[in-house]
Amino acid sequence: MYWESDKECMDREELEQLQLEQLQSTLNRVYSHVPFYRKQFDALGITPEDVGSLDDLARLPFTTKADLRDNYPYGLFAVPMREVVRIHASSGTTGAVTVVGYTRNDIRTWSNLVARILTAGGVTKDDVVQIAFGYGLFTGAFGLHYGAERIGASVIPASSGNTTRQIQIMKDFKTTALVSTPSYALLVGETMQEMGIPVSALSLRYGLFGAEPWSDAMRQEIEGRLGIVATDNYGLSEVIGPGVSGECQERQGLHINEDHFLVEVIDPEKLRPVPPGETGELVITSLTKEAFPMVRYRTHDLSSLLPGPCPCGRTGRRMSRVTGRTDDMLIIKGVNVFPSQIERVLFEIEGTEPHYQIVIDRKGAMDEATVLVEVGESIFFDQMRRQREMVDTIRKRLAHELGISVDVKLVEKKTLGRSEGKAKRVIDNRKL
Ligand code: DLL
Repeated sequence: MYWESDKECMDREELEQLQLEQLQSTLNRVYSHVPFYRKQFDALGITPEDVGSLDDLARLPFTTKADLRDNYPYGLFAVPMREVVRIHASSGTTGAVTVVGYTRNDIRTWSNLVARILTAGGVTKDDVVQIAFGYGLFTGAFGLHYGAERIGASVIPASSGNTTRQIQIMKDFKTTALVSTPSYALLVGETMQEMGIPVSALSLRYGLFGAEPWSDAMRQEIEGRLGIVATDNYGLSEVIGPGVSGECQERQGLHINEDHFLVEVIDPEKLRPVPPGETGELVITSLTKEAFPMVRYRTHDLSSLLPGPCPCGRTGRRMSRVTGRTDDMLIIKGVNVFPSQIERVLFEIEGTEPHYQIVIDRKGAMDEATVLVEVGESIFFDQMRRQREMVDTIRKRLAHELGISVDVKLVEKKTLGRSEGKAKRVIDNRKL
C-alpha cells in the first residue's frame, strides 16, 4: 500500500528530471534569499545557472552544523518570518541549538512524507496511533503526529515517559500502532511484563521506530515482546525531521523520499562520493523546502545506498540502516549529546580536573549514562558533604545543558586512563 503511488513509484527518468528542476529552483531560492549561500557560491564562482545536471551537485559547497551555528538562529531561513508557521530545534555541539523553520507549505509536505512512511510501515486510517515521543522542540512527535493525522488515523499524543500510564492508555484506548524510539519500545515491553500485562491484552499491530540507531536483534526482541511488525524510519531536524526515509513491509532498507531529497554518500575524509553500495557519510540536499532549504548538508550519519529494486514496487532508492556517526555525537535516551557539552560544563565548575569519561550502559531497555569526573585531592579526601554538594551541582548543570539526567561519580586524580593519542572520553557498553 502506498500513500502517493504516483510519486513513490515514479519512473526513474521522470524522477531525475523532476529532481533537477527542483534542485535548480532550490538553488535559485537560496542564492537570492540567503546571504550565506550566495557568499559560498560566489567564492567558488558558481551561479545556480551553472547547475545543468544532477552531477553538477558535486561542485557545490557542503553545509555543516557549524554553518548552522554561525547563522543562529534565523540566518539560513529563506523566507521572511511572517511566512514561518513552525519552529523546531535540535541540540548542537556547543550548546547553541540548531533552529529550523517551516512554512505552511513545508508542514503540508512534511505531513505527506511522514504519511508515506507510516503507510509503508502498515498504518492506515483505521489505526489508533500512540505517539510516545516527547512533544516539544524535538521534531519527532509533531512530525509523526501530523503524518498520522494526514492519513486519518486516530492519534493519541501521549508524549514520552510515564510508562505504566502509557501502557494503560495502550490497553484502554486500543492502540494499534506505537511510535517511539526503539529503546523506549523495549522498555514498554519490559514494563508490561513487570505489570503482568500479556501482549494479548493489547491491540498493537505495528511499531514505527526511529531517532536512534538500533539493530536487527533489537527489532526481534521488540517484535516478540509487543507482538508487532516493527519498521525503522530516519530523518534529522536540519533536513526536515522524520520523513526522510523509512522501511516498507519488506524491511530491506529504508526508502528515501527522493522527490524531496537528494542523497549522496561520501567518504568523510576525502569528501568525494564513495563507489555505489559502499558505506559513507550521508549528504542531503532538500529539493522542496521553502523556509529552511539545505544544500549538501553533511549529516555525519553512516549508511549506504542499496542496489536493485524493492519487491514492494516503490522506486525510491533504499539506504541501509544508519549504524553510527562519523563525529563524536552520542545519542543517549534518544537525545543528541556531544562530549564537548559535558566538557564545557565541567570546565566551569571549580575543583574538577580536565579529565572525565562518559560511560554509557543499557540497563534493560534504557540508556544510563555516568560521567566520571576527576577531582583534586582536597575535595576527594574532604568531607562527604562537600563531595555530595559537588556531585549535585555537576548533575544539575549537566541535566540543564544536555536535557537528560546522567549519573555523576567523583574519582581521584589520575584514576582515569590516559592515552597518548586521542583521549578516550566515551565508553559505550551498549550493544546496539
Ligand atoms: O531524530 C528525527 C526523527 C524523529 C527521526 C523521529 C525519526 C523518528 P534529530 O533530533 O535532529 O532528529 O536527530 C537526528 O538522529 O542525524 C541520526 O544520527 C539519528 N537518527 C535519526 N533516525 C535514526 C534512525 C530526529 N532511524 C539524528 N537510525 C540523525 C539511526 C537515527 N539513527
